[in-house]
Amino acid sequence: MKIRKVALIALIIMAVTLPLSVFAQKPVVLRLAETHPQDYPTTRGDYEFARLVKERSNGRIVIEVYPGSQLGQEKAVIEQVQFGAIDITRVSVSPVAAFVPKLNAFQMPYLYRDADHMWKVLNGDIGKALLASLEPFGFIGLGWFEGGSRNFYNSKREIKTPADLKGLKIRVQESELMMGLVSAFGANPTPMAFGEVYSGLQTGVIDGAENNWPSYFSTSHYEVAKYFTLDEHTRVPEIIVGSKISLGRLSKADQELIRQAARDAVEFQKKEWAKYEQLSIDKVKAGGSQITYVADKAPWIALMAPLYAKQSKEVQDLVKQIQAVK
Ligand code: GTR
Repeated sequence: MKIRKVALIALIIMAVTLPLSVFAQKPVVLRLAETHPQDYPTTRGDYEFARLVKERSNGRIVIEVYPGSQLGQEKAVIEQVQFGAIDITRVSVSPVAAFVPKLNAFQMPYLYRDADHMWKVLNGDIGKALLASLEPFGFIGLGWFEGGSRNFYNSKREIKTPADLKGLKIRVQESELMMGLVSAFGANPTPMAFGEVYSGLQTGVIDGAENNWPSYFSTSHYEVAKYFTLDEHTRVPEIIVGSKISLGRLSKADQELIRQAARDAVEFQKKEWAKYEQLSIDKVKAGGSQITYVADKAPWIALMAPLYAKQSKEVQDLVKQIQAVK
């Protein structure tokens, strides 16, 4: 009885005093969903972003990074960000464009002259305006990361010209534009979550897929699809997207702190990307992949004209603006 009384008193004291002290210092914890593993360059960029936010907020804001699709595959994650169940995610622009169609302008085939051109666009007025355009859809566009260029690979045969792609079942991200792109090359697009591609290739549900060097390597797709053609059909930026619902609860100053940290993590992420890209090239070559280089992209580019013509006026105008960036 006595012990119970003491315990009760202790509990009451805790209930009265604890919340005050805990609430006074309790950090705001934001969960960030990432599909790639811990050592992948986008994930490393996420950790750097989180580090900057924690440091600059003196520990008031903590971003917890969940790598390896722990919080789900990209499309589902984006939906959860939209209704505030996940606070932040780092994803490819492709699946986000299904929610914000304007973003398709950024992933049109053979659009950028090179990575520098893309970064000029992303860091300039167009990139800023497009990040802002996410808001009406429930997202806060925080920043861009490097995502290299995407290329076809498959388990069936060497692809030297677009004609060689004819009839192949090629996995694409859950993106209408990517389906149109693969169809325009004469192949059959199969939308599928990233995490299912390896078994899809292994069991023959799909013949191939398309991605950058780092993803081709880190997923081990190169082990089951050894024909890789460096056609560089797209250069799709990676994007960091926040939830308007959950970030909207923070002060304007804290929102800006987060945005600035995302921007300041980019240089680090780009360096990590360059290192990991080289490692991936070396590893897949050593692993026996057959790499085909495309000397003349003209026939590939020509096939994309109908896809450009099919885009909305909004996307076509943006494309012109992007092309005009010198
Ligand atoms: C990767 C990208 C991922 C994911 C994946 C895919 O290059 O970093 O976010 O979109 O491609 O093809 O699903």
